[in-house]
Amino acid sequence: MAMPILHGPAYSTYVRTARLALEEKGIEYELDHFDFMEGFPDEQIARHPFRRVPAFTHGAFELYETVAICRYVDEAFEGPALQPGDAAGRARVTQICSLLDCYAYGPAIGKIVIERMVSPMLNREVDESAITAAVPAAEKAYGVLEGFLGDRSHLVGGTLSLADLHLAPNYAYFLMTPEGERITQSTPNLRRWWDGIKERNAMVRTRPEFAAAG
Ligand SMILES: N[C@@H](CCC(=O)N[C@@H](CS)C(=O)NCC(=O)O)C(=O)O
Repeated sequence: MAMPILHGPAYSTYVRTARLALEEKGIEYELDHFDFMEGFPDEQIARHPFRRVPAFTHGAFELYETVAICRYVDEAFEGPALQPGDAAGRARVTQICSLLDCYAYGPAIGKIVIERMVSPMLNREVDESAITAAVPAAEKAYGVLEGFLGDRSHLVGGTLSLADLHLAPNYAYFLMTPEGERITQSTPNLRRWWDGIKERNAMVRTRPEFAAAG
C-alpha cells in the first residue's frame, strides 16, 4: 500500500491536527513540508483550489479539508479508533470540529495568534484593534468548549477522539498569547484536559519548532 503524504508546513494548526491523527493511529507517513509564507507551491494550488493546507495523498486518492482527512485516516487504516462507536458520539465529534473551524479558529488563531506571534516575526505592526475585536468571540468559543468538556478527560466519551486532536493545536498556540493565557485561566476544565494531552508522544513529535509551550 502506498505511504500517505501530508502536504503542508509543520507550523500549521490544521496540518498538525492531521499529523496527530496519523501519529495516534501509528501510521507511517511523509510530511511534504513547505513554507506557505514564502508562497504557495504550484503543486499545492493544484491540489487545493482554496489555497490552504493541508492536502493529503494516498496513492491515487487525493483529499483536502482536515476533518475529511482525519476521518479517512481513522477509517481506512488499522490502529486505535479515533471516533466513538455510536452515531451520537460521532455527531458530537463532528459538531466540535465544526465549531472549532467556524467559531474558534478565526478569532483565536486567525486574529489573536497571527497578530501577537506572526506579525512581529514579519516585522509588521501588531494590530491591537483586531485583537481587541477578536477576544469576545474567542472567549465565547472556548467557554462553549469548556462546557462540552465538563469534568471528563476528553471532549467526547471517555477516550481520545478527533475532537481532541482538532482542538489541541489551536489551544497550543492560543495559550502562547496573553489573551489566550487569560482566557484559558478561566476555563479550568480545558486546562486540566491540556495537561493530560500536551505530553502525548504524538503531540511531542509534532511540536512546531517555535511552539516551545506545547
Ligand atoms: N477548512 C480548512 C482550513 C485550512 C486552513 O485555514 N489552513 C491554514 C493554515 S492553519 C492555511 O492554509 N492558511 C493559508 C492562508 O490563509 O493563506 C481545513 O480544515 O483544512
